[in-house]
Amino acid sequence: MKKIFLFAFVAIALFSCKQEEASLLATSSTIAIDSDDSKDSIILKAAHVVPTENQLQALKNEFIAFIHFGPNTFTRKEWGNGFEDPKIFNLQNLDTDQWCKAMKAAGMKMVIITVKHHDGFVLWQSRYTKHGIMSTPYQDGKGDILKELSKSCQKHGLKLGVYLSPADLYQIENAEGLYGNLSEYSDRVIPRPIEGRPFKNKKTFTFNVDDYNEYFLNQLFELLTEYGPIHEVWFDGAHPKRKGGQKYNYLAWKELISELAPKAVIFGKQDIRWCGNEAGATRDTEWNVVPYETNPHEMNRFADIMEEDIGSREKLYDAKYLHYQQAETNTSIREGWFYRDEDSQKVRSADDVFDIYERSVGGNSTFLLNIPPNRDGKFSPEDVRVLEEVGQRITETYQSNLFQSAKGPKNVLDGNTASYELLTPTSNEIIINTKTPITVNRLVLQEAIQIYGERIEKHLVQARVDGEWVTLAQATNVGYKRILRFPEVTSDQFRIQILESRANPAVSNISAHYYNTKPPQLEISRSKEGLLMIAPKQHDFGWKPHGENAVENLNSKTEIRYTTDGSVPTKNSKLYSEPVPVASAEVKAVAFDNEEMGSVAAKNFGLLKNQWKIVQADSEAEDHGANLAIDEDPDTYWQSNSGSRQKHHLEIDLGSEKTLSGFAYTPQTAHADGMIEVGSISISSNGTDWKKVEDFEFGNLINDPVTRRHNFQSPITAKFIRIESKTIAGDHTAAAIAELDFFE
Ligand code: FUL
Repeated sequence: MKKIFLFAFVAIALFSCKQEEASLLATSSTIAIDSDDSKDSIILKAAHVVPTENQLQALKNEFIAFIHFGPNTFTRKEWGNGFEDPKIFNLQNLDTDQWCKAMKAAGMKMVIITVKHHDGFVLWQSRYTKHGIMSTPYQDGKGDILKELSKSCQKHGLKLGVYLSPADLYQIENAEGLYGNLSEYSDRVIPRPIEGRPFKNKKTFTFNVDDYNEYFLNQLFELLTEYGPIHEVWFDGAHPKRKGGQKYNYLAWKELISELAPKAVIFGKQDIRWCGNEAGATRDTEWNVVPYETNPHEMNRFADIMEEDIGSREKLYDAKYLHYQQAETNTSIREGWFYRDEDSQKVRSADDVFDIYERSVGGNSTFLLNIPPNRDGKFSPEDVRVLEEVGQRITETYQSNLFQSAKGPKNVLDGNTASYELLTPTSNEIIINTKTPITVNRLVLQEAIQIYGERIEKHLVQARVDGEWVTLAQATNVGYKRILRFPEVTSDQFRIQILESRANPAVSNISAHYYNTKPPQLEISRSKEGLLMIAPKQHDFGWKPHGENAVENLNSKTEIRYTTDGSVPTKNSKLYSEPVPVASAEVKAVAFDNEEMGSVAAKNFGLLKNQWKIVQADSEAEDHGANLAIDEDPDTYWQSNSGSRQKHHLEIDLGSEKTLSGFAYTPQTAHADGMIEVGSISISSNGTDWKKVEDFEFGNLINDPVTRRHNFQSPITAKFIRIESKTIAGDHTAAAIAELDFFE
C-alpha cells in the first residue's frame, strides 16, 4: 500500500512533465536523512541518490582486469611475509603488450595492478624504498613494471588503476620499518624531496601524519603523477598482520587522490565497495544505494558489507545517510590471486567467466577479473584462450540488438543511455513490436541512473506467443544494468512491466539478444568406494544459462567423453555412461553437442580412501567427527574443539604403505573458522614412532577457501600420516578439514 501511495504521489507531480522534468528533490550521491523523515520520504530520497560522474564512468567500464604480480608469483604463495629477498623476483621477460591484447580481446576497459601487495614489495621505481623492482635483476634494477604497463595501456586504449596495499609486511617486519613504529604525528610535506630525483609535478601538500602515512602518501604521489592518468585506486581491506596500533589517515589519502587523479574512483572506500566474496558470487538484488550511519565523505574507515540484503527498503529506514556506492565483483580466472603453476592451478572455463560476466555486469555491478601473469611475465596460454573466448561470446551476444529496428518508445530503443522514458503507475509498461518474429533468450534493461537514480524494485518481461502473454523472466532491481536470462522464445511482441518502484522510473535502454548456448560445464567427483562420476555442473551460479537446472535442459545429443591420464578428451576418448572405478588419476572430461566441444573439466584424484581409518584426532566438535575429513564429501568436515591453542592434529592409517608426492587440503566453507594457515605433516610406519616431514603454509584462506595443494620436496613413504595445525587463519583456535587427499 505504502509503495503505491508514494508512487502515485510522485506520479502526480511528474507524469505530465515528461523527460525535461527533473525531480521533486535535488539529486546527489549522498543524501542525509532528517529526524522528521517518514519511511516514504526516506524512500523518495533513496530514489534521488545518483552516482558521481567518476562512478558512472566506472560503471560504464563494465568488465575490467586485475593483475596480481610480485614475489608471490615466484614463491607460489598467496600471501608473502615481507622477508622475501627481492632477488627472488627473477623476472627475465615481461610482455605487458601481450596482457593488454588479451584484455582487449575479452572486451575489458581498464586494468588494475598490484603495485604493492601485502608483502610491501613495489613494482615501480619508488624513491622511498629499496624493497622492490629496483633491487631485482630485472633490467639491472632499472625496470619499472608500472611504466611498461602504462605505455601498453596507452597503446591499446585501456585505462589504468593501481592497487596499493595498506597492509605492508616489509614495513612491519624490517628493523627500520615505518609501519606501526609509534612515530609522532607532525606536519609533513608531500612529496618528501629526494636528492637527484625531482618531480616534474611541482604540487605539494602538507598533512599532519605519522611515518607510515607519510610513506604511503609519498608513494601515492609518485603513482598518481608519473604514470599517466590513473582511473582507480584500490585499497584492500585484508591484513595478514598488524603492528603498533597503526592507523590509516584515509582522509589525507583521499585529498591527495582527488587533487592528483581527479578522474579516479576509490575502491574499498566511499566510491566502490567490495561485493563481499572472492568467488564470483553475485546478489540477486544488488542495490548501489546503501545506508550509512555517518557521512561517508567524512569517514576514515569503511567496513566490508557482506550481507545478502544491503539496500532494501527495510535496510534504508534506519539510515542516517543514503549513499551511492557501487559493487565491484572481483574474482580470479585462476585458483588464487597469484600465478602458481600450469598443472595443479585450475583455470576457470569460458562458461564460468561468461556466466559471472552476465550476473555481475547484468546485476548492477562491475566485473573485475584477475589474470595473474606467470613467471615469464606473460599471461599463460589457457588464460588467454579463455579471455578470447569470453570476448567472442560477449560480442556475439551483445554487440547486435535484435530490437534494433523494432517499434516502441524511441528513447529506450535508440541505444543512447542519455535518453529515457519516464514511466508512471498508470503507464507502467513498454511494448515492443518487431517487424518479423525474433528468437531471443536475453533481455537487457537499463535505468537513467545518472539523472533519476535507481528506482525499479520489481519488473517482468513477457512475450506474446500464440495470442497469449507468456512470462519470460521476473526480477527485482535494475539500476545501471540488468541482464535477464530465460529459455529461448520466438515472438514479434514483447512487454516489459514495472511492478514496483521507489518513484517514477526512467528506463533508458531495452535491448534483446540471443546467446548461442554451449555444451554444459561438467563436474567430476568420486564416491568413497572409488567410483568416478561425471555430470553437468550444478551449483548456485555455474552453468545455468536459463536459470534452470542444466541437467534437465540437456540436449539429448550431448555426450560426455573423458580421459584418466591428464590429456584433453576428444570425440574418440572413452564415453561416460555410468560410474566407473578410478584411483590416483588425473581425470579430464568434456561434453560434446554434435561437433561442438564444451569446456574441459579436470580433477586430480589422490589415493582411494576406502581402506583409510582415522587413528586419532585431538578432539572432535559435535557433529564434526574426524571421519568427515576423509569421506569424499567436501560439504562435511572435521572440526576440533576451540580453546586456547591453535595446535590440533589428525592421524590417519592409509591401510598400507604408500609413496606420496603431495597432499591437498580442502577447507570447510560454512564459516570462517578452522582454516589451517600453517601446519606440518609427519609420517610413521607403525603409528607410534613419528617423524616430521615438512611444514606447509596456505595464505588468504578466509577470503578464498578453495582446495590448496602442497607438493613434498621429495616423495615420502608412509602407512600413517599426521597432519598438525600450527596457525589458524584469523586468530581462530579450532582446526577444520573438509577433505584431505594424498597423491602418489
Ligand atoms: C584480498 C587479498 O588478501 C588478496 O591477496 C587479494 O589481493 C584480494 C584481491 O584481496 O583481500
